[in-house]
Amino acid sequence: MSYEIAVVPGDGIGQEVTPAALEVLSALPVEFTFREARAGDHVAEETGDPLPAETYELAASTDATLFGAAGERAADVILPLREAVGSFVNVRPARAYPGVDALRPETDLVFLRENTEGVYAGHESRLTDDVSTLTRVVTGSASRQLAAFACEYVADGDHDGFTIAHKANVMRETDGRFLETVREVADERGVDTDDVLMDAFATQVCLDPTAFDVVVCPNLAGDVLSDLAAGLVGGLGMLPSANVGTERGLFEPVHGSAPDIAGEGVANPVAAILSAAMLVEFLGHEDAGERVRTAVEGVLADGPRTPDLGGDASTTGLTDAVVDRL
Ligand code: GGG
Repeated sequence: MSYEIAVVPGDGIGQEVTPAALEVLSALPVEFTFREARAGDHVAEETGDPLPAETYELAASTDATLFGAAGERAADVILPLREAVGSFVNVRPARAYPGVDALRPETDLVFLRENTEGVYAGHESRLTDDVSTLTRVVTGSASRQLAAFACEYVADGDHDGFTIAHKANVMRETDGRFLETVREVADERGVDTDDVLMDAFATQVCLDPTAFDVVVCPNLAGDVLSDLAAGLVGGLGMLPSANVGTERGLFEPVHGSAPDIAGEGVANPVAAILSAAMLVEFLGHEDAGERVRTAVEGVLADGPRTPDLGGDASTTGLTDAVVDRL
């Protein structure tokens, strides 16, 4: 069986780390047909539209999508692409690897981020010259779907339960509903939960990341707190992600387009390669995903490493070392 994969490198270093992930996928004993499609700021400059309809349709019809990075037009690119694959949760593991100089080497967390609503629902307006508004949307149905996924995730992965990060003491109606619904679903399924105010979480996770394991968050909180966790494990180049839907998924590094280093050939491809590992696991090839992770672990431990990790390897140098190990 050959899987059809939409490949959308996007902007900036997405153009460099996505080929790295493809090289790794091509080294696996799984058959893929890659179908590349365009999106991003550079496409908007040429055509006025950052996300051509054919790219959206490709993501909506292939087995999975590999995405690189979005730039200034992230809201018009990555949010609709997540919708195209029907994703309701963004899984973001934040783990420190031996060999990487991490602020908190004991970190091993997974964020399960709500992926369809919150402040990312897109209801923003400029009302007057002085006033802009944003409507935050939280539904019981999206919160329930996320919670059900979280319950299955902790059961499959042998976790003790999960932590709900929220700000229900201030956003009483929206985060109140989120907290109440997620807790209710977990109770129904016999899954242990605790909860933490998201601002307190930001401090506590820096002081002691081992106090947390699986963290379930509203959309924006998941985006921000996982970037914070990237700072604990060696930087944004280390965090992969899976946007999971019921039938398909979109896999992307957590980092953005990094215009400061784009084009220099030194971007860290680890987040993109680990995202590719999550893609093959999503397709049911757990062994292949594990092989990729083991190869990456070996390279991070022994080198070569890219400059963000204190080394002097290029993107292709690190990628070739992973492929050699595979
Ligand atoms: N590959 C991830 C990416 O391009 N991130 C840019 C960004 O702004 N993302 C917002 C989000 O993840 O919701």
